[in-house]
Amino acid sequence: MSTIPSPGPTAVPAPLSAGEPDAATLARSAEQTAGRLLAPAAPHRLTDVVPAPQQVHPDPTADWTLPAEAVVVASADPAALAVAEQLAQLLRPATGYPLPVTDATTPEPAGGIALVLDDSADLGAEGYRLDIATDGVRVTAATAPGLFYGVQTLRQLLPATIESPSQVTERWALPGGTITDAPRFPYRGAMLDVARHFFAVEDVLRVVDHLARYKLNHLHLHLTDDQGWRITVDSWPKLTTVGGTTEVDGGPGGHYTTADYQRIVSYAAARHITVVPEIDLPGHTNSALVAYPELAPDKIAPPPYTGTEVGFSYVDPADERTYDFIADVLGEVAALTPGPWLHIGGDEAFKVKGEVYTGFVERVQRIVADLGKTVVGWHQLAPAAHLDGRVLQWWGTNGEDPTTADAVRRGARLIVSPGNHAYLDMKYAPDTPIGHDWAGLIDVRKAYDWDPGTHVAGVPTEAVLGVEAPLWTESVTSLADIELLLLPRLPAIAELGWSPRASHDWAGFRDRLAGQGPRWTTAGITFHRAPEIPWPTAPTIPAQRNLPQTDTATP
Ligand code: NGO
Repeated sequence: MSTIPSPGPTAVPAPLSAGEPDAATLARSAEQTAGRLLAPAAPHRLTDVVPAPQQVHPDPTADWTLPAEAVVVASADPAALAVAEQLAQLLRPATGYPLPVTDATTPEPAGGIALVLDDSADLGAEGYRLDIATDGVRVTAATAPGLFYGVQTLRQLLPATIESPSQVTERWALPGGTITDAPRFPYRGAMLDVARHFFAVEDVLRVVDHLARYKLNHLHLHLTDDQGWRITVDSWPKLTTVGGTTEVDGGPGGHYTTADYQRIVSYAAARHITVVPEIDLPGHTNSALVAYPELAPDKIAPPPYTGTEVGFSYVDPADERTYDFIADVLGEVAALTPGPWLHIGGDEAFKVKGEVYTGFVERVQRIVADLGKTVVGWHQLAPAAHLDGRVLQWWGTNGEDPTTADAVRRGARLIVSPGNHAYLDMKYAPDTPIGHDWAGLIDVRKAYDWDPGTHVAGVPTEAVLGVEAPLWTESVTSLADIELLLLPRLPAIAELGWSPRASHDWAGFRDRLAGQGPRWTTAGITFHRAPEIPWPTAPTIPAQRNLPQTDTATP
């Protein structure tokens, strides 16, 4: 058996949560919400945005303040109106303004905010232009995702108090000028391992909110592993009724019903995030073998597994029944998944070697293609034959990987997730209370200072589909744990996926990232106060304990 190295030195609990306000802060916030204490804030600078926009043209003569009677007007299109309603829902709690949403054939800001769908705007599938002028704000895009990303930028340019779940007296000032923006890579993702520990739907929705803030557009869910099977499959019900009842360290586990999964998918879709479901094969399958011993090579049910070793389990590649199982499972998951991708794992199947492994992968790849989906798999898939569109997710720690480079030459595209830069389950420092260190420690600079476009030798930037930050959860047991490891590193990976390489600059990023801290604090989000980031020390306003789990109640 291979083992993930132990987490290292004794864990020391550190005061890492910024999301829990103390009594003084709560008292102060009560005063602030009553309308006292607040001096008019200077507007943020137009450059204070994470991820860094492509082009920024400040116009200090055009600063603008949101008036109480502002209207949000959008193009008469359901998707544009949905973004307009999301914007209004973001702004209503803290401002207390009604912010009605209306539509118009040619939306004009007219002292408020206009979201304009314009096919002729040369902004690409996800780009937007944000104009802040003396007559109001206009976001222009060719698509609803573009409008949505423009709204995320607009949100960050308002004072941090906009994150307050209750009304604040504030001058809602915005810096004048124009931002023109579009992503560097089409795939910008994060992964949540819900198999090692199970997380409730509400927790996953909150992770979706974090992705949306930083313009990530894919949520990869690692749905199955040795320790638990987390998605209902009607044709193989014991996968969840038996295989879903375990998790690392003996907790109760759990699983998503079809309705749960659909709720996650549609909540993500409303935020222009595509869910990428992973069924890990042929290894990492102990929970399936416990439920259905006929899939095991010796046809004997193994004991349930709640440890953290890897590489010991596998479904029998020599039995036709295994392929019936895979076709059923992938068929049901594909039917519930509107996005184009099916992730088939493929990592650490140490006991399925050579041609047996590649033969297995080639059959599974064909099953995926027959379902009309595109194969994604960990880069161990590389030696198997190429199939149109195939995507490998590279998770190595050394950018020299001739086998993966060869698969790319045969046509594969790459999602880059280097274990020693993008794995958010790695500790920040030796005293981080949770996490791994097998790929090294990853402080914020390590998460930021690399280039997905050139990271793997022999893989040209054009073959890089994008970047993804995986969060494995062997030691992660709560939403607060998730947030502690995600923030502030997720915005670093998001910037690598979105921003032009020419804007890469650690000093500038560090300062912009620091500005996110008060926003998280105000919204009640836990984060790691990384010592290399100059977090503002000024009091932040207000935080409440009874926060909604997610940004909005929709859909
Ligand atoms: C590896 C392994 C996972 C572990 C993870 C922990 C991949 C692709 N397979 O990454 O099973 O959970 O490391 O960091």
